[in-house]
Amino acid sequence: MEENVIQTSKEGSLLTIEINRPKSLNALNRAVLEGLQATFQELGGDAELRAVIITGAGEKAFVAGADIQSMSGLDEAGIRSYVELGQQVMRTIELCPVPVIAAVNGFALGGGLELALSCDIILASAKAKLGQPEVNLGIIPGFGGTQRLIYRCGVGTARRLCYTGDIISAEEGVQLGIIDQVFEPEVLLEQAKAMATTIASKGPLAVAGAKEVIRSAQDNLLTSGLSQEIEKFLELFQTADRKEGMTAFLEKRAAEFSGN
Ligand code: CO8
Repeated sequence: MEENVIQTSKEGSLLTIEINRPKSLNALNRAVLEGLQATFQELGGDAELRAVIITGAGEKAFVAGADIQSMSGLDEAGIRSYVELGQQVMRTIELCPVPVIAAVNGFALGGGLELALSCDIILASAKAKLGQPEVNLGIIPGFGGTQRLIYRCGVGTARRLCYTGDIISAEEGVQLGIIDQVFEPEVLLEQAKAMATTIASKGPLAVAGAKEVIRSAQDNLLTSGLSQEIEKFLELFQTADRKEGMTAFLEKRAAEFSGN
């Protein structure tokens, strides 16, 4: 049993959240999702808070996706509850009253990129790698990636990443508008804190107002798209291709899809 999969540290008006499962490349299992949900719910009571940073433990990954091991054997009710929890967490982050900065220190794949996309600003290390590789597993993104990618970088890039599963560099991520700024790995967190400190020095009501109004530009379309994503994800989860895709990953071999 892992302990402390969510580590938090508060410095003045800034909260840093670290996802701490480095041996599994910080994959989002239930404990991580529930820990994130609880942490963000508690923020509501902190009147001093001005910004949040989310990052991953270790040097290799921000988050390498939803936890394939824990999802692979789930029945219909189990997978529905998992995907709904994940979407709820991403939405809670999106609705957090203060800006949330993703400090992407390595792989941000699948649910990991979806987590970053639910944040207001995405800063990344020059070593970061991004992608939506769910098609390799016979599924689609389920934590909002099909929708939030469209708003962040346009429908063409959303299509390419979701259809090919391509893993792209931080540099390409900036060119495509997915990442806002790239830094050398050793200064990423420092730079994220510097940006958070700048935000904290501004009028808090104005920052919160800007966040609310910018988000509301896409809210109606986004929420209906998110529901459609869950239903399509669940349909695909029942296919033979999904079972083959996940079994192949766990057996460390290439999947052989049959289209069933
Ligand atoms: N889940 C569980 N374990 C993982 C995951 C993951 N997503 N990613 C990596 N790990 C584990 C590996 O199994 C390995 O464990 P072990 O040491 O016990 O064998 C350990 O982390 C280290 O990984 P690798 O040995 O594979 O490291 P490499 O450097 O060779 O490769 C990669 C790194 C390229 C990141 C590779 O690990 C990889 O491809 N990981 C999977 C990436 C992926 O497919 N992510 C998408 C997952 S699906 C998803 O996120 C859907 C989101 C919405 C779903 C809704 C759920 C209900």
